[in-house]
This record gives sequence, C-alpha cells and structure tokens, in this order.
Amino acid sequence: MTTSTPAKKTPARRKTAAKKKATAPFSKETYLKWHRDMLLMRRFEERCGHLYIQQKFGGFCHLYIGQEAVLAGMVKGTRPTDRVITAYRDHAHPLALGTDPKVVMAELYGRKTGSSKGKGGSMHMFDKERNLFGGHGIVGGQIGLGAGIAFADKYRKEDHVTICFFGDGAARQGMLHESFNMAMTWKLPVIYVVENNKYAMGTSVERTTNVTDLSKLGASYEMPAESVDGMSPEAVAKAMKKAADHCRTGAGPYLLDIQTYRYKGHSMSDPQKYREKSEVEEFSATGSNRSRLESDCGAEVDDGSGAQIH
Ligand SMILES: Cc1ncc(C[n+]2csc(CCOP(=O)(O)OP(=O)(O)O)c2C)c(N)n1
Ligand SMILES: [Mg+2]
Repeated sequence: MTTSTPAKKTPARRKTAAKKKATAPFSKETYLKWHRDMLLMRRFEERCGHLYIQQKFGGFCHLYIGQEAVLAGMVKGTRPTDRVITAYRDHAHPLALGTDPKVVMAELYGRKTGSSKGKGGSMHMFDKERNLFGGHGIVGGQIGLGAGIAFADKYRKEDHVTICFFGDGAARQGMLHESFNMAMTWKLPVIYVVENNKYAMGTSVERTTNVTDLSKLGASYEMPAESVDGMSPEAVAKAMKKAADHCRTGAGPYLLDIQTYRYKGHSMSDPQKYREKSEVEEFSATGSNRSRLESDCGAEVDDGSGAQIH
C-alpha cells in the first residue's frame, strides 16, 4: 500500500459518481466501513511484516495483503452470530470480526493477553466471543471441522451458518470430498469458501489440476456453487448473503469460489520465484481494492485521513 493525496474531483468525475451513487445497493456508511476495515487489515499486516523482519515475534507469518475485500464483504453478508473457521493466513479474520487489534498483536508476541492466551501465535487466532473457531495449520483440516460446527448447530436447532474458509491448495485435499459428501447428505448449514488466491505456496492452480474452475468442485455432490469477484466487497457481500439465506432455509451447504490474489509471498520467507513481478503489479493495479471500491460505490473513497488503498 502506498499513501497519496486524494485525487481532485473534476466535474465529470463528480457527475459519474453521483449517477452511480443513485444506484449503489449499499449505504454510504457501508462503503466507508469497508474502506476502514480493509485499511485496518492492510496496515496491521504491513506492521506484522515489519515486526517479523525485526524478529519481534517468531514462528511462521502468512500475510493477508491483497485479500482484504473477501473479509470486508463476508462480514456484511452474514451475521455476527454465524461461525467462522479458516486456515493459517488468519490475522485479518479476527480484525474483520471486531477483535481488538492489540489482542491479535499480543497473540503474535506470545503474550497471555493474546486471543489464544499467547499459546497459538500467528496461525492460531481464536475468538470465542466472536465465534471465530481458528486459525488452523493443517492444510484442509478446517474443512472437516467446519462441517462439524455446522452439524452441532443443526443438531441443537440453532439458526447459525458456518463460514468455512480454505485455500485453492486445500481444495485438493481428500478432506474436502468427505466433508462435501456429508454436508450435502445431512444438509448442513455451511458456506464453503475457497479463498482462491491462485497459488498454494509456489504452485499455481493451473499446475495442480485439470479443473481450474474450483466452483465445479461441488458438482458431483450437487452442491450449489458460484464464482465471486473477491476484489469487490460488494460482490462478496451479495454472494455471502445469498449463500447464507440458502443455508438458513435448511437446504444445506453452498460453495463460493472467491477469486482473489495475495500481493505478498506465501509466507515471509518466500522469494517468489514462481511468478513474474509484472503479474503482481497487474493484479494490484487492476484489481486493487481501492479502485474496485470506488467503482462499486461510485465515489472516490476518502476516509478523511488522506490515506487510500492501492
Ligand atoms: C496437510 C498439510 N500438507 C502440507 C502442508 C504444507 N503447506 C502449508 S501451506 C500450504 C499451501 C496451501 O495453499 P492454499 O490452500 O492455497 O492457501 P494459501 O496459502 O494460498 O492461503 C502447504 C502445502 C500443511 N501445512 N499441511
Ligand atoms: Mg492459495
């Protein structure tokens, strides 16, 4: 992210913004919240990167930079009482759900004031109060756990939906098929979300599969599915709402293949030899959260701080 002075609004830009605003499906407050949430996630992760290099905390460190719109949109499309479970790229999930950033940072530092009492670290963020069920390091492990949480809610006749995040790499684990099968058989209220950032460590989706459209993974279980623009919080919020409504009717799970991109390496020790710099630049320029947010809400996004998302 770079910080720059907000661009001046020309009469033409103002006119287009006003026209789009009239049709924007979400309120101005929602767009501003998305902007603030994404900025918090971005700034937090940048700080983590700096602190990790300075060896202020240990273990692994996987940054969420580039993927912020997924969580911003998820929060809008679901309820605070719904359950969230994810993998190890998990610093931003508690932030999006409203956990105090100091508590997340304390966890990274191994302090007892951390979200997992300092015992989990970077890959194991939990927040019981906000229904965050972790932070998991075993690739794909949380796909089965997500089904289990949804089963518990259904068994107790509670109206919650589980949002189970996993990566495009994790989508290749056998756990996915066992879980999809049981979730469809028992009609469990779970939204399976592939955060498809195009790579599993250094391996691209294209190199690991004949079926690059991951929304097709639920087809043999007749699980409804769709691909979503993960650079647009608006698109994610709408897709999440649709999927959550489906789950709440008792019709069973839903699969979302959310197209996103990570701007940084897999972890802090990744030299990124598997992709061209130009590819990263292309994604961060054309799919930038800021420009997409502007086109979604039809306005230049300015939270008054002079900082903008790039
Ligand atoms: C069962 C298992 N196998 C292998 C690994 C090593 N590993 C850690 S992260 C990773 C890549 C996962 O990629 P993806 O699911 O796309 O998530 P992303 O890092 O892109 O968010 C692998 C293979 C692991 N942690 N667990
Ligand atoms: Mg991935």
